Amino acid sequence: MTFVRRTLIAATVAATLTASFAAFSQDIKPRLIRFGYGLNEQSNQGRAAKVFADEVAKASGGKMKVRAIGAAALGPDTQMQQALIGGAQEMMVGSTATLVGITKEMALWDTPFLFSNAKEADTLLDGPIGEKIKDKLQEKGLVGLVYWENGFRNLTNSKRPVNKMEDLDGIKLRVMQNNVFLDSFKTLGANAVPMAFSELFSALETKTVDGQENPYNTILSSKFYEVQKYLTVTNHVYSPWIVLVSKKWWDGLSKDEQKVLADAAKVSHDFERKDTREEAAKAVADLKTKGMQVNDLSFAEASRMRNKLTRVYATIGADVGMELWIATQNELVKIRAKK
Ligand code: TK8
Repeated sequence: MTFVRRTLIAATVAATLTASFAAFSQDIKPRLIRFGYGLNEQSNQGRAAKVFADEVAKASGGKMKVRAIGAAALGPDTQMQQALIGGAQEMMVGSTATLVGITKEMALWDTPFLFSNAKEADTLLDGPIGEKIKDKLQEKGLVGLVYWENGFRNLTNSKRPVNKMEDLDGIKLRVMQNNVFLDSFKTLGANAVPMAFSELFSALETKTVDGQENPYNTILSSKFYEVQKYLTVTNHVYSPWIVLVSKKWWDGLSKDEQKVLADAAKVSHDFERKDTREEAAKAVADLKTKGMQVNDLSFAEASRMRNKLTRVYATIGADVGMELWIATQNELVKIRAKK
């Protein structure tokens, strides 16, 4: 036997062994699920991602393994959405606002002052309207499992307290990459700039922007209080997060595997709503301790803003479809009549 021939045989044997080992380890290796998110591990988003991961491991007897990857290490929301659609990443949680370019009906949730309390948000998001909008994602290559609470958004900036609409004049305000947010804040007089969340802290720190708007929880967990002096309690919009799966990948799962994910998502949903609300309830006091100066936007000023946004409301109605818009208003009237 020549040296070349012997080497060839050895190489073939090695290749065969590797191939059969790969086939074997496929069976025993857990199915790996990369679950990306934008906030830190020590945030309401991070805590709920962990609950989801633990639940999947438990329910699948270790056959499915969720690797929760935070701090936008897999990219900002918009990039992860594309990775899911292409099948390069399995799961994520992110803002519905950044999904509007993919599914226009998601813009409904961006309507300023749409919900006046958490109960209204829960009823709409977890009811038929929320389900219908979520299902629209499927034709775009995404499966929406549940909505989590990001929360009511409040305004922070490094320039001045915002007591009235005019105080927004000239404030360079970071908004999500979404036309409703951009239009709304421009209409209210701010100099609105769309930007990925992952770039926000350093943009605030370097004063590339003066302010931003996010729920209390995020102002805390992303340490915005270190670079923002003023917090105005505006509650100007309720922001959902949505847990997403790549449809390409989902379609290759067994019914049992799909059920494990759907059930775990429900558990994470219940945990996340509760955890987020508990944290939010204490957050103002925490943020004051951290040095933020807090003021409330008066009801009269919020009404002036609403009025100023009439054109934006009309645009949202046209974009999401009048039928959906009217159904939403009717649903809200029903909830409010019950009280
Ligand atoms: C995190 C974002 C964040 C959102 C934002 O990835 O961008 O301001 O509120 O929660 O989705």
